[in-house]
Amino acid sequence: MAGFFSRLRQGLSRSTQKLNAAINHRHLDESALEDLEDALISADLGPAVAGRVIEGFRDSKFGRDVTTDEIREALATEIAAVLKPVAVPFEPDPAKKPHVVLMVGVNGTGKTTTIGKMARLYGEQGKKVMMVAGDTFRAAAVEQLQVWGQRTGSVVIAGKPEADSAGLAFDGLKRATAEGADLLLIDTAGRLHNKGALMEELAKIIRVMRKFDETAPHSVLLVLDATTGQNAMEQVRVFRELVNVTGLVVTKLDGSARGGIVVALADAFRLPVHMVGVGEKAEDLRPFSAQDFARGLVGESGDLASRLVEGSDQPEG
Ligand SMILES: Nc1nc2c(ncn2[C@@H]2O[C@H](COP(=O)(O)OP(=O)(O)OP(=O)(O)O)[C@@H](O)[C@H]2O)c(=O)[nH]1
Ligand SMILES: [Mg+2]
Repeated sequence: MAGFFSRLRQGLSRSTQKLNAAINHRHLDESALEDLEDALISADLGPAVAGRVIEGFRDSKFGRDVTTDEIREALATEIAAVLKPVAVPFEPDPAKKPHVVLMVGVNGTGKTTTIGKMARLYGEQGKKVMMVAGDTFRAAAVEQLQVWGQRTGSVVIAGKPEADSAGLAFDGLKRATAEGADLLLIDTAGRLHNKGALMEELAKIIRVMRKFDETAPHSVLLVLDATTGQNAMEQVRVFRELVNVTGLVVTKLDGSARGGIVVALADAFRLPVHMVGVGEKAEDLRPFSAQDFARGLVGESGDLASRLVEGSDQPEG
C-alpha cells in the first residue's frame, strides 16, 4: 500500500532524530561512542542493545573516520539482527476451526481496533472471522466492535451490558465452531479495578473456554502502544504473569511513536512481534518486517544523490 513505509518512518522519526544527533560524528573515539550509546538508550532501544552495539563499533571501527552512512548502515544491520528472530507473521492454524485469539493489553493500546483490522485482513484472505465483544464493562466497547463487524462483514457475538465475559467467550466459541469459523477474535477489557481482578477475569475466560476446547485460546496477543515507550516493557512483564502471552502487536507506530522500544522488547522477551499498527483505519495493520523497521528507525541517508549512485532499492511508498 502506498505510503506504508513512509508512515512507519514518520512514526519512528522521534526515535530517529535522537539517533541522528549522535550519528554525525566523523571520528569514532571514546566520546563519540558514548554519545552514540546515550542516543540509543534515549531512543528507547534499552541499555543491553545499546551496550552490544557500542561494543561492536569499538571492536570494528574504533578510532577510524567513518561516514554517517557507514554508522547508519552498521546500526541498521545490528537492529535488524535483533528484530529478525521476532518478526514472525501471525498465521491462524488451519487445523483449528476456529483458531481462538485472546486479545489482551492495558486500556487504550488498540485491542479493539486491532481486532477490527484483523477481521478485515483475514476476511479478505477468505477466512471466516467472528468476534466476541468480551469487554462487557463499557457499552461503548461493545458498540465499537459492532461497528467493526459491520465494516468487515463479520459476526460479532455480544451480550447484554455487564454480561459475563467468560460466558460470552464460551458462547462465541460454541457458535464459531458450529458455523465453521476459521478465526475467533476475543476482545477483553483493558482496565479492571486492579491487577488481581484482571487476572481473575482473564483466567476465567480461559478456564470456561477450555470446557469446550481444551486447547483454547490458541494465541494470546498482547497489544502494546508504541507511544508509551519504556512502560511497554513493564506491561509485558505484568501480562506474562497473568496469561501465557504468545505474541505481541505493536500499535501507533505512526504519529509520535517511540519505536525504539520494539528493539528493547525483542531483545528482552524474544516474543514474536506479529503485526504493527500504523493508523486507525482498517488497512493500517501490517506484518512486522525487521528490515523495514530497522531502516525506518535509523533513517535514510540524507543525500539523495548518494542513494541514487548506490542504486539502493526504493522502499515501497
Ligand atoms: N494512530 C493510531 N491510532 C490507533 C492505532 N491503533 C489504535 N488506535 C487508536 O487508539 C485508540 C484506542 O484504541 P482501542 O482499539 O479502542 O483500544 P483498546 O485497547 O481496545 O482500549 P480499551 O477498550 O479502552 O481497553 C482509538 O482511538 C484507536 O483509533 C494505530 O495503529 N495508530
Ligand atoms: Mg477496547
